[in-house]
Amino acid sequence: MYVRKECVSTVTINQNNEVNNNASTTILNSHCCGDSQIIVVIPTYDERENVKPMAEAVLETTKNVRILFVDDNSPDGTGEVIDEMASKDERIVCLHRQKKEGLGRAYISGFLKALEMGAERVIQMDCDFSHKPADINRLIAEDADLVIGSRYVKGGSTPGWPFKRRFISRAGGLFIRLMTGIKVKDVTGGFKCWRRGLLEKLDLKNVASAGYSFQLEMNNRAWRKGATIKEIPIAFSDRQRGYSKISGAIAIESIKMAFALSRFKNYKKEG
Ligand SMILES: Nc1nc2c(ncn2[C@@H]2O[C@H](COP(=O)(O)OP(=O)(O)OP(=O)(O)O)[C@@H](O)[C@H]2O)c(=O)[nH]1
Ligand SMILES: [Mg+2]
Repeated sequence: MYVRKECVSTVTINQNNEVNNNASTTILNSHCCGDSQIIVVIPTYDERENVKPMAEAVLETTKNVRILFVDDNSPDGTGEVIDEMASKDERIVCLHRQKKEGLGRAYISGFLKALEMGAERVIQMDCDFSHKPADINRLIAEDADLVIGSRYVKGGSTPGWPFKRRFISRAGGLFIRLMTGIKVKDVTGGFKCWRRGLLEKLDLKNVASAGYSFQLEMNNRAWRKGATIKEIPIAFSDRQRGYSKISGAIAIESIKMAFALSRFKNYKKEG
C-alpha cells in the first residue's frame, strides 16, 4: 500500500513507501551544518559569459563556501576563464573533463570530487542564473539530507515561462511521480543541497543517467534510502545569456528512466 503524504515539509519515506519522520535522520544526519564545509558544484558547457558573474555572486552571497566548476572542455573557452579565476582565488576550483558527456556524468564527477575535497554539504546548481545564488543560503539553512529548491511547492514559481513550457514541465513531473511513487513535487529540478552522509550512501559510481534524468534518478535513490527530503520554494527564471543544452534526446532519457524506476515493477528493497 502506498502512503500518500504531501512533502512540503520534511518527511521520510522509506523503500516500502512507509512515511517516517525521524528514523533515518539519526543515521544520515551524522554530519551537521554549523560551520561545515560547503561546496557548490556547477557544471558548465559553453557558459563563458556566465561563469565570472556566477562565481562572484556565489562567493558574495554565501560565507564559507567553495565553488567547483565541472567543465566538459567547452568550445567557447569557459574552462580557461575558470582557470584564470581559480589562479586568483583559491575558493574556486575547476574540474576539467575531456568531452561533453551530459549533465549527469558531469555532476557525478563533481560530487565525487567535492566529497574528496571534504565537503559536508554539496550544492548543485546551473550556471545560467535560473538558480539564484542568493537562494543558496535558504537551502543550507534547512535541516534535511536533501533540500530541493522547488518550483512547485507553495511560493515557488517559473516567471516568464510560456504556457507550453509550463505544461510540459508539469505533465512530465506528474508522469514521473505517478510512475515512481516519489512524493517530491519538483522531481526534475536541479537546484539542491545534499548532505555528505547521504551522498556517500548513494553509490554514485553506478548512477546510470548521462543527461538530465540524473535529477530524477538521484531523487529516487535518496528516497529509497529513506533520506529526509525537504522542498523549499524558488523562483526559476529563464537564462539571460548563452544557450540551453536541453534536447529531445534528453527528454526521452528521462521517460526511459521513469520506466526504469517504476514502482510497478521489481520494487527493490535496499538496506
Ligand atoms: N559539464 C557539463 N555541463 C553541462 C552539460 N550540459 C549542460 N550543462 C550545464 O548544466 C547547466 C544546465 O544546463 P541548461 O542548458 O541551462 O539546461 P536547463 O537549465 O536544464 O534548461 P534551460 O531552462 O533550457 O536553460 C548549465 O550550467 C550548463 O552549462 C554537459 O554535458 N556537461
Ligand atoms: Mg538553464
